[in-house]
Amino acid sequence: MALLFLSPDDPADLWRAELQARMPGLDVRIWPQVGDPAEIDIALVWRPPPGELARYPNLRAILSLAAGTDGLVADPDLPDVPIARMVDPSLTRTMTEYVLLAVLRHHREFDCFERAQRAREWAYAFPPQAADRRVGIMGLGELGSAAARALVAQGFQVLGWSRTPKMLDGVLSYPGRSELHAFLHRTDILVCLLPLTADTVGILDAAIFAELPHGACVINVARGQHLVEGDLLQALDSGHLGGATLDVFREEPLPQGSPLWDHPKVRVTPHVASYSVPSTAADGVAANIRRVSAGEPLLHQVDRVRGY
Ligand code: NDP
Ligand code: OXD
Repeated sequence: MALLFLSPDDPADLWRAELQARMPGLDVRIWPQVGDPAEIDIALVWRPPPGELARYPNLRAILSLAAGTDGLVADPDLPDVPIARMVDPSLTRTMTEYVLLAVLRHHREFDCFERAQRAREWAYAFPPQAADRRVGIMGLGELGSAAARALVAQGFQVLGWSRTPKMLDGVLSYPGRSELHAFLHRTDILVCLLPLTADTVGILDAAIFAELPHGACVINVARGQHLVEGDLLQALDSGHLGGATLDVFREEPLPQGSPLWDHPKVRVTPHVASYSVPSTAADGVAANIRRVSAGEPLLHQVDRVRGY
């Protein structure tokens, strides 16, 4: 079995070592040293150049190094083979940490205290208790549901919006577009953990912000294309929104000239909300390689029609 590894960001040698520790005979070829493209059976990838995967005539499966496969399915030349997205405990844990940190930061009104510090003001104030703060998560999948559980454990009121109904302890489920209005009206801190699809592109726009209560905060850790940046800036500048934490952007790296960099109500991180490490993620990848070899369906297979 020959596997193509292609990622501008992930540690190729570490991945090879972890995979070969689980599958000693696996032939791992690190792009661009691929050899004969006809020998490649499986591709393990993050952000391959568009059209690249069409060069491998005998490809049997594409395994994504990322949870979001929007970039892959957008490639018009992508071979028609099964795609699996990344599901991994380290990816889930780091996303949960990030969401918890960002929610707590907004909840405890750190922006105000940091502004006061810069002005040398002793601005004594009590933020509300967690039980009086409503956190709404858009997307209750692998990552959204783990973040929801952690927020419930912190004592927040937690709501979740998803395509289908969910039964999660302590989480109020709002399924489908018809429930979006009610969900937004009851959300003080909005977290976006949706996949990027034709249905969700541009979803964080002026209409959505207008439905949130005055002073609400927005955390986008999904994809930059979910957010209409101009609408966010307008809602922040008008005073309707209280703040935003953004980890993902339409253009990455975020351009130097972007007003988001130094907006006083915006916190920016460089697409680092979560990350998987080969020492744990290789288990799931190896399981899928064995499945390809046995002719079995992949774990966490992407539904290309649904888009995630
Ligand atoms: P999942 O596929 O497990 O979950 C997706 C969730 O979104 C599901 O609950 C699904 O509902 C819901 N959903 C999808 N479409 C709609 C819709 N039209 N309306 C309402 N709900 C919808 O994905 P993950 O949790 O694994 O990942 C989510 C996203 O997080 C990724 O796609 C990626 O973009 C982003 N991400 C960002 C990272 C970062 O570092 N910033 C790192 C990792 C991921 P249902 O369950 O009913 O189908
Ligand atoms: C992912 C990401 O989707 O890192 O996994 O953005």
